[in-house]
Amino acid sequence: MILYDYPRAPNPMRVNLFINEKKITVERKIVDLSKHENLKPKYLKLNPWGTLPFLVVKNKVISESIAICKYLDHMSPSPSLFGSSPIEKATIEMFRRKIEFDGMQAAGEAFRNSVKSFKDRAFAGPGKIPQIPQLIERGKARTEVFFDFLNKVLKNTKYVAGNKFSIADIDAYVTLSFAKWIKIDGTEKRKNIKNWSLNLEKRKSFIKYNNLFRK
Ligand SMILES: N[C@@H](CCC(=O)N[C@@H](CS)C(=O)NCC(=O)O)C(=O)O
Repeated sequence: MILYDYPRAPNPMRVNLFINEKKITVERKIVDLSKHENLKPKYLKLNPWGTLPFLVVKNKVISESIAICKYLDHMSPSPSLFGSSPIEKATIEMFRRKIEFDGMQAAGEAFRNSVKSFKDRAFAGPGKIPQIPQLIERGKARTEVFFDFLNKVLKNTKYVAGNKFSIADIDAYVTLSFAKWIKIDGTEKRKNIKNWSLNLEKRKSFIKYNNLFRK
């Protein structure tokens, strides 16, 4: 099994935090996104979507960070970060989707439409999609709305989906970190998000990840 990775980027970050949390060891190949290595023919041949992360298992390619996390969760199920009981699983999935669509995609919308190096690449991968400058402010506004929602959720619970740490916490923390790329600090004036993120940053898995970038 080989993980094609670039830990600094948001979607690979999700898988990296997940792997740390599960204490799994995975062989990695770093593909430098800053040099657009993901679009080289040798990588597109493996993963035609041209995105990271992707996992190669016995000649099969698993793209999509959550599909990778699900595979790893099935391979080492205890503790499952996707929940155990039916209601726990559904609650985690509900929050995970809200975070992905309303948070990560909102920040992504602002980021992909603003950065010069993504000119004509407003969506990840090999497709040529022009940027739309009006989406920058809209994406930022959506991101702020998302953080207001998250702050309310965290008023009543220790973790996003209840009293247990889950993949929803990883997704929300990645969104918080990604939003900094569009100069939004989700913790500002949002006490519950601030306390929750400080609490997550005490976890060994998060310390290990954050140490990768400490100079
Ligand atoms: N939905 C995909 C998104 C993957 C994605 O967009 N990855 C970004 C890095 S965060 C990427 O590969 N970008 C390459 C590009 O922009 O060409 C997932 O969850 O893995």
